[in-house]
Amino acid sequence: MSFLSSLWMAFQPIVSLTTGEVIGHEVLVRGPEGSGHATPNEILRHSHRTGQERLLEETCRRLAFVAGGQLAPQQKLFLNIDLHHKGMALDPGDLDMSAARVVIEVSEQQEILHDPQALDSLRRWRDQGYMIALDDYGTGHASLGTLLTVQPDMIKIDRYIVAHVDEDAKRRTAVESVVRLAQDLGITVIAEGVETIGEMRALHKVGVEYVQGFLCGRPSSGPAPSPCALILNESVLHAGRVSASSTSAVTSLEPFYDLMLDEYQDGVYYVDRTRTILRWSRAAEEITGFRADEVVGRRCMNRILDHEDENGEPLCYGMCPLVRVMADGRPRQEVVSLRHKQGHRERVVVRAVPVLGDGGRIVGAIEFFRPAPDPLIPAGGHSEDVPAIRKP
Ligand code: G
Ligand code: MN
Repeated sequence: MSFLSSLWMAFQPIVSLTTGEVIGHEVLVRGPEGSGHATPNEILRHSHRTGQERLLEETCRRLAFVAGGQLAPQQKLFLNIDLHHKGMALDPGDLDMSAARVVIEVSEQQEILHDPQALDSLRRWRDQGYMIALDDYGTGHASLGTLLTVQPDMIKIDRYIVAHVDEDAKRRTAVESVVRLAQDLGITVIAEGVETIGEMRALHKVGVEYVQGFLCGRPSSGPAPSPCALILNESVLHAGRVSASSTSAVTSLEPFYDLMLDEYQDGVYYVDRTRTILRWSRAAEEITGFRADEVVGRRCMNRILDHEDENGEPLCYGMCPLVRVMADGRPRQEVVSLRHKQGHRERVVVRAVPVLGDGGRIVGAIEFFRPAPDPLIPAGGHSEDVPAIRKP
């Protein structure tokens, strides 16, 4: 049997620490035992030696989607993509699975931040509805910059940081700060390489939502149930607090506020912590050409508005004012441009302020925007001392 046709996919479960459910499986490439190319590292080395790297990537993507067919309907498929292979399509083949159930893992070990083609692929896949996970988080290139630029749906904290988290206060602090940052950015956290109950309990305590690792199941030939469901019910949930990480969102406003919003001359919109647009005022409709029913419920990063800064750099995947406001709680005002529904670009002055919920937690942000006056407002934008709005 040839090298490529001998490869197969192992499944490793990813488990919710809140419910004990297996929410999905990461598929990992394997070769025959004793062949010299049984593990991913050996497989990569062999493909490099024999000049089959691109073919290997194509094979892995195909095998991953085929493997997805074995998952239960509510489970997600996590697959690893090597962004070095430019212009390679993601083709689900015969797999009848919505893109929202597919999580594309990209390793932070790769230089994504300064690779326009890689960023472009990610953007395209996100537009197609796939989810993006930043893999090996905390061990690769520019973790924070990559996080802010890619704006992944999930991050997978690397085993290097997770191992012995129960015995090492520094690791615990590191994980805790990643969790807090991720929560503020609306990103889901998965801890990788969990091997002991002690680690799992410590991760649960600091608010990690999902875990993967030998404890919850070794990579195996099929999508097996995880023994963690039992362990969780018996030990973790009753030993520590159950993390309540839901984003409490403002979904309806009093008629007075509604009227006021719609009569206000600036465009106004409100997003929750995941940047899902929950309210879109009449002036926002007029300035952008997009009706409320076309944008409410969508994430602003999905390139509806396609914000650009004054130098024409896209903002929706990076340092969008709303993201920064929700990250540090500081209101901001700057000049950006957005794409009108008719296609032309409009320069607007935007002012973004955080919305605080119970206990001062940031639960969302409001953006006010109006056409920018000419001549040019000084470039670079500046922060204004605007007080945060408290949730009614
Ligand atoms: O980089 P990525 O996270 O995709 O790597 C997954 C690899 O980590 C797989 O090869 C898998 O076998 C290995 N792995 C998965 N869980 C554990 C674990 O709990 N401990 C260790 N040491 N390795 C693990
Ligand atoms: Mn992975």
